[in-house]
Amino acid sequence: MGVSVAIVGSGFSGIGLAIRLRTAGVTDVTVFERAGDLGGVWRDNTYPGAACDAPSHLYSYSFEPNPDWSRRFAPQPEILAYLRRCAAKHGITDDIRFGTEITGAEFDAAAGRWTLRTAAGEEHTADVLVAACGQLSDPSRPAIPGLDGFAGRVFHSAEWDHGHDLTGRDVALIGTGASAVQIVPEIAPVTGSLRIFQREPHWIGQKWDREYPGWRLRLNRRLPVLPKLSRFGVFAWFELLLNPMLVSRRFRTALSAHVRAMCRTNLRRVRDAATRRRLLPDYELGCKRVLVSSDFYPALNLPGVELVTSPITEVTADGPRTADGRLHPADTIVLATGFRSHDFVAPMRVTGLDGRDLGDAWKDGARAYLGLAVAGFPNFFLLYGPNTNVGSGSIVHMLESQFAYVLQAVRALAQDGVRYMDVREDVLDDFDRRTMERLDGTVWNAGGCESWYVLEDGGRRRNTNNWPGSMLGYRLRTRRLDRADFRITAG
Ligand code: N01
Repeated sequence: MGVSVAIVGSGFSGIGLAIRLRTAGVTDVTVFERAGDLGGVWRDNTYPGAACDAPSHLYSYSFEPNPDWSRRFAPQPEILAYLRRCAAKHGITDDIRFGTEITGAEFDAAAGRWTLRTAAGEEHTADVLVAACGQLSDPSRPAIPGLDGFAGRVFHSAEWDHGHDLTGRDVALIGTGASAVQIVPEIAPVTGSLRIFQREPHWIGQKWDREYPGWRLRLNRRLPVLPKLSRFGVFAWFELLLNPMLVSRRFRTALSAHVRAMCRTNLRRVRDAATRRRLLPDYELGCKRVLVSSDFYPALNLPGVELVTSPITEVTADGPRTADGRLHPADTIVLATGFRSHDFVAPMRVTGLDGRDLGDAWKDGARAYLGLAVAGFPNFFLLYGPNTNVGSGSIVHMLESQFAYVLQAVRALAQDGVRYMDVREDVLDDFDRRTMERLDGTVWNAGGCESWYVLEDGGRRRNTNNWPGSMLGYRLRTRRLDRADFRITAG
């Protein structure tokens, strides 16, 4: 197919789309990657204990099943190796331009093409631009007064300093999200002291992880239907039980109490009753992402480990100080404080028709038709864009729906006489209005917590990240690209 495609980012989304395009006969595909290796978050997040918290047979491409996952929840090195293997097998690695950060892209309406600019000042043109930058790729550093004046070492969980041995050190770990609950059990046994700073607690269920025995792996290889069945089982669990609880009030009332009881049972592993009370959320289950861990709570019982819930007011040269006046001496601060989840493509600057700036178009929060297309930005698609995150399930499933949609767009553009396609403003507005209405009834909007899903801006709240339905619902909604949704310009 004579359409050229530029993909920015080589994580699960960029690699997967490149494979799907190549397999479909689109040969002119270039993937731009600012780092020196592929893998996105699975390249960057190398902190101790980093592993998937969605079961791996579902958290992998359906077109590249992996019978060799060593455990139900694969560790980060295995996932990264899997991505590298997939890219190499499909000849994608050679299509990636490593160490090339795209800083800006401008649409030329006369030519119907995008011009991409790199940080090194080079230019590259392509008919189609795909942002595959992820929602969780830019680390968020908290704006705590004094942090820059801390005398010890500070690093973010996604930029782990492996040269800094934590043995015997006094560590302050800020945050108790998905990353923190994986880090704590790994470092708590070796640190001299570990203070964990919690703002709002999370609901944490048990992680039913297990290593697959040798016979099971051999069977998986012999009978490919087995990993498929495993995939389907996990998919059904998410779709039939967990997702309805998040998106529907009725299911929430019926089911949530059971899952809360399971989390409370997990919490009983913490021996100290006062600590247990501080770990119990007072908002609805699912409002923040429900975490899974069987070893975070037991790690809090270890000597030298303390949960601190008084808010940090400043960081002095010697460590964080909290609102109760206590100074917490530390030589290392680990920021497990999450990601800038509302920026989507930033800092890349995207300029569409008539000089329209994507940052301006999104000044009230990011929005895109089906999370994929933005009016005024023709031949531009997002993967894992606004409102396509799932509160429970596998983002890889959502991505595969998007690959199929982008492929249809590329096919439409390959037809003679089509210069560009631009999603209609009214179609986007209508989709956005309905999405926001549906989100209002979900636990993320109504559950009484703050989370990385919801953008808070001067009293205004907008859920820019989550899809208000099921993975299957999204697949059906994106299955067929309707040309009538687009303004198609000939030329
Ligand atoms: O980040 P988070 P994460 N002062 O945003 C706290 C994915 N993921 O890196 O909850 C003090 O969840 C913040 O407090 P609060 C997954 O989708 C996947 O852990 O806002 N504290 C919170 O406790 C996940 O949801 C895997 O009150 C501050 C923590 O920092 C997403 O990534 C593994 C603060 C941030 O938690 C993000 O997870 C890991 C401040 N100024 C992550 N600012 C898989 O296994 C923030 N916090 C697939």
